[in-house]
Amino acid sequence: MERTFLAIKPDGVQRGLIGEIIKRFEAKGFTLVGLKMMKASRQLAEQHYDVHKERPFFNDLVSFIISGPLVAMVWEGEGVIASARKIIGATNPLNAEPGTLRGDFGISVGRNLIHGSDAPETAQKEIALWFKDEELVSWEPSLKSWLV
Ligand code: FUP
Repeated sequence: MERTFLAIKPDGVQRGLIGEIIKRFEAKGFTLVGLKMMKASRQLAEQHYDVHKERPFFNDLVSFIISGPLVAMVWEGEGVIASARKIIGATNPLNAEPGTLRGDFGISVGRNLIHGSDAPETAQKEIALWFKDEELVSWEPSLKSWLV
């Protein structure tokens, strides 16, 4: 079953949006299989955003991600990678559609509330980077027959 890595960034935590954000994925029908509150180290943040290391915003981005606690999560479900990206909305919250998390709650590209893996390969890499195998719980909701 497909899995994706999502993280509520420090701005989402500071603004009290943890519940609101988790609610959207839970209500959609995806299954939460990993969840932890943590402060990322600089090394972890740099590895996570490795693809952006030559970009001018890289240092600010890493400083922001390590500036406070974040909520790291793994969600599971049919098509969860692409679907989570839709629920999250465009990178720049000013371009994100109303109804998406960034569209409803954000105004700044540097404070866009949540991260979501963009493809199967990155999802796999990010899950392995942020979680140990034993921190992930495989389970089937008993109401699944009502979803699919
Ligand atoms: P996304 O996949 O939507 O999170 O966006 P990207 O992977 O393209 O960018 C990762 C993060 O870099 C964004 F969440 C915010 C930050 N960023 C900037 O700060 N400025 C930019 O111009 C682009 C991205």
